[in-house]
Amino acid sequence: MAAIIQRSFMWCYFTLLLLSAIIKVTQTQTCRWNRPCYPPTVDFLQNIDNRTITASSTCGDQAANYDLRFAGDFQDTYQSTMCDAADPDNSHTTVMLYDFSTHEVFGNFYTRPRLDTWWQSVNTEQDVTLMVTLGDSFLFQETILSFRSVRPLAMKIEKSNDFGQTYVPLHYYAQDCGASFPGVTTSSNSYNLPFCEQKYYYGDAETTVPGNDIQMVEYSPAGDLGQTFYQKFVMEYFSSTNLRVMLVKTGMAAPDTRSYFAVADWTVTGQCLCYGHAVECTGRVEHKSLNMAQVPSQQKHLIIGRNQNQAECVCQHNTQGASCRECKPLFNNRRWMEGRGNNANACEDCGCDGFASMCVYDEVKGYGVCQGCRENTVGDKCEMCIDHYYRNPNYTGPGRNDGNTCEDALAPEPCSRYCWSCGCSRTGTVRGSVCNETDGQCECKTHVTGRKCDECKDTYYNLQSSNPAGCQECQCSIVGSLGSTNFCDKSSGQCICKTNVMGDTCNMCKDGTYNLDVNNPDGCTVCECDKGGSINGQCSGLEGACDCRPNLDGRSCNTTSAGFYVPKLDGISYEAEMATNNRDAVVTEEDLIDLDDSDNVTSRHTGSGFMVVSPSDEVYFTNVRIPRTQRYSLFLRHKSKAIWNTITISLTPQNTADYTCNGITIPGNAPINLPTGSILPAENGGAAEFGSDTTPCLGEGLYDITVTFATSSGGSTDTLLLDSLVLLPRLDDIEAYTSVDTPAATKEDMTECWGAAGAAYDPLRDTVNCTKLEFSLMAEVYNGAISCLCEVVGTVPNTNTECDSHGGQCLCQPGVIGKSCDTCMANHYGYDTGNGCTACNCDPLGSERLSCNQTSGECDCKIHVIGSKCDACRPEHYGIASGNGCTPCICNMDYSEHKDCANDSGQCVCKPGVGGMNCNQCASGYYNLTTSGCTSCGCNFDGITEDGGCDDNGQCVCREDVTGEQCDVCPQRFSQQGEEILTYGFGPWSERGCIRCYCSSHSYNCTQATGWLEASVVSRFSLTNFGAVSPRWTGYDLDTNTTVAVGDVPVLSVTDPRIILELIDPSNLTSIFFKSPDLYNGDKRTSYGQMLTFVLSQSTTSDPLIDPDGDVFIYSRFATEPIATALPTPPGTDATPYNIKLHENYWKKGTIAGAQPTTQEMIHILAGITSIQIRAKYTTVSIIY
Ligand SMILES: [Ca+2]
Ligand SMILES: [Ca+2]
Repeated sequence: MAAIIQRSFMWCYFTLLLLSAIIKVTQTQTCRWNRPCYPPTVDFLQNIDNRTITASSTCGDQAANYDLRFAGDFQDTYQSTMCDAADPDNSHTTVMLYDFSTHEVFGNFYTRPRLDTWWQSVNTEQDVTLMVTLGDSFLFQETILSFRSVRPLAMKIEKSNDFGQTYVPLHYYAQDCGASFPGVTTSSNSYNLPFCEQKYYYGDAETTVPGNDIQMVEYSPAGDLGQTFYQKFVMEYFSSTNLRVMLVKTGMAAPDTRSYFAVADWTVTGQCLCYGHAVECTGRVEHKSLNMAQVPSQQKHLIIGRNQNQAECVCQHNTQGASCRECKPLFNNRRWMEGRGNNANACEDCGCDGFASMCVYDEVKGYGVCQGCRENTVGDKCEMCIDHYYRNPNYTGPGRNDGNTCEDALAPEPCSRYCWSCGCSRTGTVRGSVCNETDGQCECKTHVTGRKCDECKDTYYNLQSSNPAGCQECQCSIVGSLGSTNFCDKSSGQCICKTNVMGDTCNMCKDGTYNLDVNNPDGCTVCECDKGGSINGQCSGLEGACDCRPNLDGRSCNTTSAGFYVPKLDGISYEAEMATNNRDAVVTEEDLIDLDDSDNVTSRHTGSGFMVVSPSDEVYFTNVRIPRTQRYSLFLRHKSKAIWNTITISLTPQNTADYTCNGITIPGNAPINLPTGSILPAENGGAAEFGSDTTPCLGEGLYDITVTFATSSGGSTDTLLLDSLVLLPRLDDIEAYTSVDTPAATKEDMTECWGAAGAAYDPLRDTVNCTKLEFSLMAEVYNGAISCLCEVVGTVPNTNTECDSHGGQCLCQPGVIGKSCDTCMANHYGYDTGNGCTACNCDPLGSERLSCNQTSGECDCKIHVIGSKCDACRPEHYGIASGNGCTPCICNMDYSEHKDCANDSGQCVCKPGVGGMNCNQCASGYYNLTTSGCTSCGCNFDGITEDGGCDDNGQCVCREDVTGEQCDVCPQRFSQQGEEILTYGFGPWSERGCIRCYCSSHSYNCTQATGWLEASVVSRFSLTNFGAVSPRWTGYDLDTNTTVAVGDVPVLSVTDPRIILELIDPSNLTSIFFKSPDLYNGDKRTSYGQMLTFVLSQSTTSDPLIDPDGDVFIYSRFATEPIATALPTPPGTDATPYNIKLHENYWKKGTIAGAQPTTQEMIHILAGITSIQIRAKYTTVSIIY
């Protein structure tokens, strides 16, 4: 409800009122997002530019008197006053309606109206109009008029919102509404139905303020309507460009000097119309009455100014427009509404997320629809992708980022792009189809797959746009495909073949394999073709038969046809002994030896021997056949003790035509000269390689080769044994070696075998591996196998068409050698007999040489040597063993039986008693040389001196310690100290004839003991007495009749000096015996009835050996078999003594199974003992010490 208030304010009250009003103006406001907000309410008269204030009547244009009112408690009083526009003190223009003064309150500056100035109309004029023109539309909220005159009896307030073209009434005031404003209602409950109030009129006690001249009229629709006021249509109703007050009838009814309108102050307040969406309204600030320098800067923007007649709301809540009357383009997700009450009614984001510039609210859908979606988006919210695009699942742009990670490098398009092109293959996609908007999957043809439909499905290939199904099915062979599947290369259609299978559909065996088989995991079986033996390493058929070079057989081409052979690697060899030289060739033959016998390295060579080469010799090899054009290395096999330098080799082709080798034309009319080379010492045979660095390429055909030997470090008389010339085909030119199919290990073996072939006689060559590899290499060089060349005469009958398939060696008759069996081996003869060759067997001592006449086999004898083998001296000659022939015998025929002499010594056969080699003197013990011989002196031969034994009278001459007429008595002697020394043991074993007693210096007396054996041992084995060790017992192996070593350990003892014999190394022999030395042999008849005494021990008694023949044997030259006996017990590990009586009761003849000898037989045995043998081993354990 509007009200008219008549008050008479006290000063202080007025001050407070203004203070409050101004604080409202300058208070800083903010606009919260969920609350409506408004610009500050200001006084339009003071605070906006370009407003104009007009009055239809103003006094003073012509000075006139009037009565100024002064209010009283009960009655007003008047004072006559002048209104004169020309007099500043008495003018009352409209400016006076809004003049203000500035005051400081608590340090701040505020304004307040000046009530002592006022506008006043001309006396008695009625229907005066006061009007403010705002220049723009503002929201009018309140107007207050403070009258200096009596309030009018009738007035009305009008507004225009079209700059004065039309006005509508807002409110009426009248003392008598019915009289003043007939037809206007006096009450209303509607904001847009103005009514008339009769409340305020002159004398109304309620509105009279005693003591104050001011009567106020306040019309405040904003205050009266409350929140209703802020409804859109209400605010629009009160929006105004002009506001005018029609003062219809003055407060004094009588037309006199008190009848006028006077207004001390007029405020028209309001705000920019921003519909609750702005807290600020802009415009150029230009205030007439305020000293802006004094206005705090932070408050200036709150003061609404005018800028080119336009007010601009600073819109919030996503609104825009001068009055925030519309939503921003992208915030039309709901209908625009004014902010009101507790609700901001802010405009809502449509959610276009930058893909559109605007959206439009759709009444039916109830939300905003984005307009003009960009970046390939579509949809109300631009949330979908247009055809042929799909949504980036991990979009990283603003608004729709789901937080997933996305890397540009891995994405088909930038991660910040919302829609990605599907990129469907034109070829593989169904025509006219679109891809899945969600995942980008294109619609593929039947046999096509992939998101873009750019790939054939498994087991399909060849994507073509012309193919309605896209791709065609693979045609893989189930037999040859890996895993028997139908997978093929999706582009080429190439199937996945098993290892040894090829072809687009895997239907063929690879080269070098055969027999495509579904059950074979590799598909085909690798050919086992010999590299060189087969033409190309390929095979065919179920058996995998290889394609062989000529004259080769076998599934793998690794055998030769019957009658053919493949030469060895060094098969191109020419024997030096068969070559010629520049002088008479000297050839030496040597026996071939078994080349496999690696221990015998002294005579390794081929053929029948060597050529003997001297410095400056030239050796000519003619008709050397080169099997095919390629490079070769040359080797000279030889025996040499010195270094031979500057050896040159020249090869002259017999065919003078040019030939091509490795693409190079080589002239055939010039010899090839190899760089000079050397031969190093190799006494047991060696091979020197020539041309290894500049290996010559030789053309197929015949060559003549000259080897020139210049100098030897052994001097001009040195000789070299040249065995042969060998040409080895270089491996680099043999495909069986160079082929990429040849494993590296095989190449290494080939290289090794090649080197062994060059070096000659290397046992490595005869290994199976080298044989096989050489066959392979040479089968290529010779393009297959060549015919066997066997001499009928030299080969075993009916074998001359056969030979060793490796090397071509024919099967030779005994004693025949040569690859073709064309010659006798060294020192054999009789080749032409057809029965092989026979050894010459020339006696090496009696023959000039070991070779013999090739026909007769006659050897060439040395002087005085006879016999076809030269193995005997002529009659009456001797000494063939000297190696210098035989020497004539020189026999004194007066005393010789005949002219012949001993073959070895030349000793003539003398008449009885005659001695000397030539039979020209009496023998020892004889005298009186006659043509009948010499006479015996009758001496004991063991006792006489060696030179003669008796004098010319027949008197015996005894040895030093022998006496007696026949020199057979051991004498008594005396020492230098006069002591008596006895001698004993007459016999041939002593140089002195008898033995002096040895009693360790304690006595010189002794007697011969009862056991001769013991006596002999004591005397003969005494190391200190005789110095050297006498002939002693030896070890003897009865099975082989050979000596076995024994050792001895001397035991020096006064009472029992002796030697212990040890068997050193009996090995596994079983018939080991100790055998007596000569000392125990001879005539031992004096031992008859005595004891044979000895001691034995052995290191082990396990595994006893019992010999049924016996343990002790005595041999005699007077018996054809020994006598034997057995030990009662075998020896223990400690010394075991044995005593066996030399009596017939204890012995058997031959073995212990034989008969007992008679007494006569026993003595005969002892009369000529040749050896006593005692078993030394009584166990089968192999090692005994
Ligand atoms: Ca004033
Ligand atoms: Ca030779």
